[in-house]
Amino acid sequence: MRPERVLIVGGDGYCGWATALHLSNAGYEVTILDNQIRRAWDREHGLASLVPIAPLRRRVEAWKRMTGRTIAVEPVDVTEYEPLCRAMRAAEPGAVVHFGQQRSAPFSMIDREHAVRTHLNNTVGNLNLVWALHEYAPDAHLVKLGTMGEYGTPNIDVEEGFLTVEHNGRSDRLPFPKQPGSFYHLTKVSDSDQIFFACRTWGLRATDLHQGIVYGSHTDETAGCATLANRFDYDHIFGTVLNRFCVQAALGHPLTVYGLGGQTRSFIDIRDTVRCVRIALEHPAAQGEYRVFNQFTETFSVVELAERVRAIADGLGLPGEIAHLANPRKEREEHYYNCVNTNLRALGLEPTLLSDETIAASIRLACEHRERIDQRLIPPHVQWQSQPAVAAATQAAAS
Ligand code: NAD
Ligand code: USQ
Repeated sequence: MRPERVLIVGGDGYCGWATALHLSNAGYEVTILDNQIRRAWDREHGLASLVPIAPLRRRVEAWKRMTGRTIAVEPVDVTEYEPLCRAMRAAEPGAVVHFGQQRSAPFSMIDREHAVRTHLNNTVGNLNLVWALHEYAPDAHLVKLGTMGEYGTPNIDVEEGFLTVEHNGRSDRLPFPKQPGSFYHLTKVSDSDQIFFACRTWGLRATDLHQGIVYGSHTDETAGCATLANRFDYDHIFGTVLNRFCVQAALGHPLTVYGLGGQTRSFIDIRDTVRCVRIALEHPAAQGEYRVFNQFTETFSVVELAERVRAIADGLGLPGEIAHLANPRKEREEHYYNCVNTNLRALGLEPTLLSDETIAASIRLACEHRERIDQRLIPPHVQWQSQPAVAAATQAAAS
């Protein structure tokens, strides 16, 4: 079964734009719902994508010119219920893919206000979406972007969403315990609970994609046209670790490993992100089913990645070094990490493993846009354990 009409919430973002093009190319009727708040957050914090990104209208016009395919755009903020419902009623989607959230852990840890903004945007948006589906598209399949970070780094294998627990002679299949590492990650845990509840209570159908850290830039559809180019974040707030290391290597800046660097995380190439979403759409959850797919292809420790990037940069004539910075986050720096990711493979995902060429391509991309790199955005500025205002004020008064 394959839904023809798909709403993509957050379709102007990194994963969403690549997915919108991929699905449109595959013949889906795509409507993007995005209030472009991410572009506003970038301006507010003085950030900019390494690769210049065209305004959303120009992006979809270029796509139409190149392929003849239309991607509709609705400037909807999913935290506002009425506009969301209007869009839902107008589109009558067979599926909704939800990328439209504040997705940076450091952003959510800047201060109380950013934590609250993240919470309101993500939690209210998700709740509205679940209600809009219930009221206006109860048969539509919700494909929600969650995160591997919901699980944290437990000292046992991480299963796909559920764990069979034996307790006092009884057994049950229960949601896997969650230990998120930031206020952002906490919102994803809450989303998962909301969606699971809606499936049990109303019979909603949903796939929660617990995605690992995404890397890379081009997908088949974005390559070769500057107006279709995707964003590539390298800053200390939205930049993810591998993309950041590649930009740092291009600059000759020491690679910023936080702490020991034994933190191990799950990773996925942006080209596989779009394929995974399509696989989920083409094999929908049953009515009333809530399922979790761990959406990653490989795991690496941070220092392992830094060493790899350094070696490849060296081969490109960009010698550099690795710096171990005091960790701005509160996280385990050495730990057990073994996660299951069989569901998507069983449905046909052929993983694109991290190749030297992919790393080299990102380094070359950074060299190409070197004049756009703002060195002030490389060091981490957000501390997980910042001093509460009262304590800081007391300390300042005492000194
Ligand atoms: P992004 O910031 O590039 O894109 C998010 C998009 O959502 C932006 O265009 C933004 O304007 C839009 N948006 C945010 N709030 C909205 C709202 N209230 N209403 C409408 N639109 C809204 O983020 P991304 O990297 O593309 O991530 C997409 C999703 O995938 C997020 O939910 C994120 O948690 C998840 N994810 C991302 C990664 C990663 O490494 N990038 C990894 C795992 C999971
Ligand atoms: N790190 C460094 N140096 C850096 C940047 C990061 O050592 O310069 C370390 C961090 O301390 C952390 C790891 O790299 O241990 C990953 O950090 P990250 O910023 O690349 O990723 P994270 O904050 O986990 O968030 C990103 C996305 C988020 C998504 C998540 C998937 O921004 O939307 O949910 O990856 S996961 O990590 O599986 O939770």
